[in-house]
Amino acid sequence: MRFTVVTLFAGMFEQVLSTSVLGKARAAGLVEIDFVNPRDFATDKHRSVDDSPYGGGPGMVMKCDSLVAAIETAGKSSSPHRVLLSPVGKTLTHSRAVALAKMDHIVVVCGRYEGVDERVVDMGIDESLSIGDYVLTGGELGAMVIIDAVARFVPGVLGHADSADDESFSGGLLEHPQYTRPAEFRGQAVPATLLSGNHAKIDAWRREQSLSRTAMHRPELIRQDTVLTQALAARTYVLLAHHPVLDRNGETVTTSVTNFDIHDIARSCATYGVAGYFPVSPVRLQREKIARIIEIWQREIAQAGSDDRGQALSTVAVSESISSAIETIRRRTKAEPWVVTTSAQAAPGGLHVGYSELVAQRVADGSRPLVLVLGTGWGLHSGILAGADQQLAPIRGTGDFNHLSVRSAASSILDRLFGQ
Ligand code: 4FN
Repeated sequence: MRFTVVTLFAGMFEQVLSTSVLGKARAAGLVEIDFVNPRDFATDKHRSVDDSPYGGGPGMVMKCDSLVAAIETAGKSSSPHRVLLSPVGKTLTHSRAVALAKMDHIVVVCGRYEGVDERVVDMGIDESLSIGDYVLTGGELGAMVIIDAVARFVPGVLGHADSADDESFSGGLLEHPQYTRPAEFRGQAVPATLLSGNHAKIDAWRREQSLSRTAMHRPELIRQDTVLTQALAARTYVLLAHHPVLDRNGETVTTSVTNFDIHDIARSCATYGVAGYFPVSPVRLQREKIARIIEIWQREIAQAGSDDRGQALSTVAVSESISSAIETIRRRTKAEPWVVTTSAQAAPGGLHVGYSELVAQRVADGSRPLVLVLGTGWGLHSGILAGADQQLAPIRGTGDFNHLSVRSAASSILDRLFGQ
């Protein structure tokens, strides 16, 4: 694979690209790196490559004539993929690096000054890439990052055939902690499992560490993992509580069942792969009404198609109380449910859990079922909030008006937790 770097400062690259893995890859001919200097294509007697911006303003802009000529020279003998390092580009990711490694020739263009004349981007660039959101003095360090990240996926560059897949990020999770000799250092011992010689136990420990570290430090990585999130949805239960909830005056009441809430939340639960939906009311007639609404809906779906949509539906179990619903889940899953309440009001002290954090923590915690308790009326009674393991951050718009229906809040919550 070949990289051609278009830069005013080729000298910056020498040590970086001649050391260790990249140095060996170049020596072995697996990776070729060459340089083109836009200054060699300057046309005036001062060989200038920059000029002041049209429209005024501070600083200088890289001129298009010399830069385009340099890019064209860089790609003369092949039709390379031309990448500009720029804060405008998408941030380089693991999967983009893997894809770029399949290309034969990449021209990497580095900006300087305040940036490059936009016509360079229009006529000479296929893709802009960034290495992150901070101000740099030029694209050169970014170019080195890209070459380093991409070159390691070129076959033969890393020692073992499989070592490129084994590293952090390939599995979408952070790596487990690593240790080497000595077994004890300044009173700190290596975790005993790693010295046990029991490889099943070591694998389990590493998997657990990898999950808990990712959950703690990079929860969004777990949230992005569709396999892990789907597995969590499949052990998640939604409770819709009509009691004990508050009325507009803060009194504890039992609300009456709203046809649309029963029906629409059931559809949302089915859509997001939630295991079970438990509407809760202490009033027998209300429970009968709920059962009737659900029955009609499920019959409609069964008639609508001969496909197996009916099987994909979440279980619906009408319950007398929040605690009896939780008990049903406990018995069904043979595990202790983790109960999370939702509220339009911020939790006391603002101690609520974010959506990615909740997904990450529950995935890392293993197999316990997750119970989401939704309130009707003016929200859940404080005793229910206090008895829960966590409260989820409220769904908020941008203003002070905050009157989502519970079925709208439910679909937003499910989408934030499990939506693709
Ligand atoms: N940077 C920002 C916003 C506006 C300008 C900059 C900035 C170097 C030529 C671009 C920056 C960041 C990541 C190249 C930054 C990158 C560059 C990169 C880069 C000189 C013009 C400039 C909002 C990102 C902080 C200077 C944000 N990855 N301008 O740094 O080239 O590759």
